[in-house]
Amino acid sequence: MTTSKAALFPPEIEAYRERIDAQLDRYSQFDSDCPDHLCEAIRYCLLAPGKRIRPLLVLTAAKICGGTIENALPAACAVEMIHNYSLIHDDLPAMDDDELRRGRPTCHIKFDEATAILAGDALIPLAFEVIARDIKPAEVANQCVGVLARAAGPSQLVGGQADDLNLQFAPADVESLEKIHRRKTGALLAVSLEMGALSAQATPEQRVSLVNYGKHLGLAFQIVDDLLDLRGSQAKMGKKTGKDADLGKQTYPSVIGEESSVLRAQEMADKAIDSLKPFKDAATALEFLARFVVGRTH
Ligand code: GRG
Repeated sequence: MTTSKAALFPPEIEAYRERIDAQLDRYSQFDSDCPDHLCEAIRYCLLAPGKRIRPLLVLTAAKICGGTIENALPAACAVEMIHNYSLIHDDLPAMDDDELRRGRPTCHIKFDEATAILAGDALIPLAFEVIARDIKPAEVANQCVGVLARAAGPSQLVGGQADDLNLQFAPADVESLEKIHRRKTGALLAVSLEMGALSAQATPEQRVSLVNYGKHLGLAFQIVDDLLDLRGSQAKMGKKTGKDADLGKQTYPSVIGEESSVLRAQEMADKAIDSLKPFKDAATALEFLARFVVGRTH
């Protein structure tokens, strides 16, 4: 993120971003048994300038539930690792076949296809290793492992991606689109909030509010992603835009129209913010993140 954009963020969020980046750096320094080129590929992707939305959600959720950043940080890094693996694999020729990600050549272009597959593979167990080892107490680590594994698994992230690949050229309605995106995009966002709550040993009411916020935010996020693919610039997005339309892919704007998509994204962000009522004024950073997701330009 550039300095001018960073200046728009509340200072606490900027401080979280710095801690996340520093911890990701530490977590991706491997022993001599990890081949140099694999280490280089993992770090090239994991430390690339992403928005860090998911780890920011973990830390912000933990904070408003009275937890510590220290205990939430492993979960924050873990979800960013899973997210990164999914981006690396999504960019492969067998999937979305993209050459640009976060403004730089994708992993398989910079290195090679086998290295990209392995870099993505390596990030999955690493995510679970850091949670299992670094979140305290062990019971909370265990809960985080369980919810993250489910969110990244066959009925959520991977299942949503599989359905998305199959649905691509079939006629779609808004319900099928939402079913895909609730899993492909929404699951990792919702589990970020849930792990933040778990790491803070939040009350069940707090946890439910945060998961609801995450679910609505996930839909808003995807609608905006579709709109940005349609009208965003490659320079700002750091990836090729206009791909969905070129491929005749079903997206929110193609199914419900551009104007309705804008309204629906806004409606979802409002619902997300509504879910935060039990936190009263303590949730302003999450409100900010919901508005950022809808207003983002990359
Ligand atoms: C390969 C199992 C598997 C899943 C891939 C991540 C994904 C599923 C597909 C990527 C395609 C895509 C554009 C999905 C829409 C939402 C999304 C995940 C966008 C990228 O997330 P950002 O904007 O990225 O948070 P940064 O780079 O900022 O982290």
